[in-house]
Amino acid sequence: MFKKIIPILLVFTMFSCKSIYTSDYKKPTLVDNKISESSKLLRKKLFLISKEGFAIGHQDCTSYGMGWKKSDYLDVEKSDVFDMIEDQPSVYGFDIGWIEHASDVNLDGVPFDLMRNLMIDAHRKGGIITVSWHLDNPTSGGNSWDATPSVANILEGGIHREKYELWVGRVASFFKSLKYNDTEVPIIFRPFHEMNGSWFWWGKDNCSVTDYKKLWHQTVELLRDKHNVNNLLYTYSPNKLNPDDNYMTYYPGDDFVDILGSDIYDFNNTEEYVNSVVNDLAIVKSIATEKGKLFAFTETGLEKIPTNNWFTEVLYPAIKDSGISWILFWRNHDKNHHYMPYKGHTNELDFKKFKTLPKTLFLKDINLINP
Ligand code: BMA
Repeated sequence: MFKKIIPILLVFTMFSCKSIYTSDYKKPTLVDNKISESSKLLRKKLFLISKEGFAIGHQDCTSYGMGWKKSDYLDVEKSDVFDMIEDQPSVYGFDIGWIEHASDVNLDGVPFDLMRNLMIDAHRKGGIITVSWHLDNPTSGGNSWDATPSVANILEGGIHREKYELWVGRVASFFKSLKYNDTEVPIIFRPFHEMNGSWFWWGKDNCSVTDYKKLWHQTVELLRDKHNVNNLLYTYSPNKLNPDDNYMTYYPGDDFVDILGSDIYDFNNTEEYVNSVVNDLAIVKSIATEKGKLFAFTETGLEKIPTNNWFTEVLYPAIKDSGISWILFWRNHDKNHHYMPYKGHTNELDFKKFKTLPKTLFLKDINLINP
């Protein structure tokens, strides 16, 4: 309802929102006790958002889209979402894979200088930024999907430790360079995601649970304690739970995680997808709530979206009462690999309808929610 009410009701809603905040919201113990004020505000804002609906996110939304890239539209407000609904997503996803090599561009060809500007601009406009890191395999030199065991080698005492410290140093410099009006741009950082699957070198079968947790702890310690990076909210994102999975298996601990998440894709199997979404998000909600932490649907989508009315009839009913702060759709690379519709796509109308539903909050909507 939030986005459709008249201003007076809006003021009332904001007021009641604030009272929920004071009653429900426990002052969180964050991973970083020196965290920037702007990141604390972001956390509070995510809490308030979850009471109204959920923020809608899209990976690389402003970097490129179907048949265009930002460098050709530098002075134009653009994204595949904007071209359909004249509003931006409220969550902007980015990936910093290849920053570890001091590369000029990330693994998907987005220049880091452009990415920095897009992040600062997103923050200036009231958007929320989430960052994943598909880093290369430090042992083999292959990519994230090269399963050569590597985690033990980059822990303290490991043969590639020095290299890993250099890599994290580069991540730190990038995060510290994100400044707007002299304050730090707050970032939701979601490293080493989908660890309960075995497709990444930090995943199941490629490293032990103990080493995974050590990797997480030592990465946080390098960023937070060695490099004084103080603008990060750390997010733990396992993939969809298989029958034998326990959501908490790889959990690095309450002192090392700010937000709980879940990545679940629809592989053209509506029933299985909906069951997983409902089941897993309920688990995440119950664990997060008990811990006083926020939670989100950190990655999702149906590649090419061939199912009619997928957004309004499959996804929305599955998440509308989930309590998530945000949902992130994966990137629009090309016609064969995209998760958001675009102008002219068969689900464009459905997405427009999704936008009008009570809980879906785009940029203009979250700009009405001020902590
Ligand atoms: C994956 C795919 C890859 C991409 C990677 C990082 O899911 O989209 O093509 O390189 O994410 O963005």
